[in-house]
Amino acid sequence: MGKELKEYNGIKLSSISEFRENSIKGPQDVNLSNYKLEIYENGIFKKSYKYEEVINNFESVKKVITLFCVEGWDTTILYEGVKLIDILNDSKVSFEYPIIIFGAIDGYTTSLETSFILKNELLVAYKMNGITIPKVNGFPFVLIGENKWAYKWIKWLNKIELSNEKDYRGYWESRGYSNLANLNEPFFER
Ligand SMILES: Nc1nc2c(c(=O)[nH]1)N[C@H]1C(S)=C(S)[C@@H](COP(=O)(O)O)O[C@H]1N2
Ligand SMILES: [Mo]
Repeated sequence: MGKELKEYNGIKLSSISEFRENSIKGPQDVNLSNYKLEIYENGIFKKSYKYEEVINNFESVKKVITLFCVEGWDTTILYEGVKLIDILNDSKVSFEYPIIIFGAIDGYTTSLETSFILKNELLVAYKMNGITIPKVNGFPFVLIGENKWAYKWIKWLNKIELSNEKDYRGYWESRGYSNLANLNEPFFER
């Protein structure tokens, strides 16, 4: 498994165990032999990737990013992963769809605007602080919702769907949290 990094390029990292486990159904146990990351366009299946295909077929990128949870805590972690945009380009989806909906093994969902994804280099991460993402932190993949409140990050990611549903609201968004979820704005909607 290797050793967890404590520092990267002079930046002090949080420990990956320094978070509050608050997932809607607790940590998920994902078996890689039947795991697939599936890509859809408005309900129509486009392509799926096995764990190794994601890791081996795309360029890997490292970034130190801070997660801010609405509960008031944060963690700064070195993430390593592939670019979401590379997966989307490879699966030949159309960026005419305004919304991208993300799904996970635990039934959690969230969404982002396609325009945001085209302007920001979001990662589908498979390592945290130099080690494979542990089960509790979202193994095998976490979508890193950089610049968004942590409920826009998605652990145990297994589905990405391009959609026309402009009013779509994910798990926390349908419970009153802002659908834009920008870090510099309030997370509750009036
Ligand atoms: N699949 C899934 N992803 C999820 C959640 C969840 O319940 N299920 N909770 C979100 C919330 S509210 C937070 S604060 C972060 C926590 O991420 P961490 O456990 O890696 O710190 O995961 C986000 N992604
Ligand atoms: Mo959160």
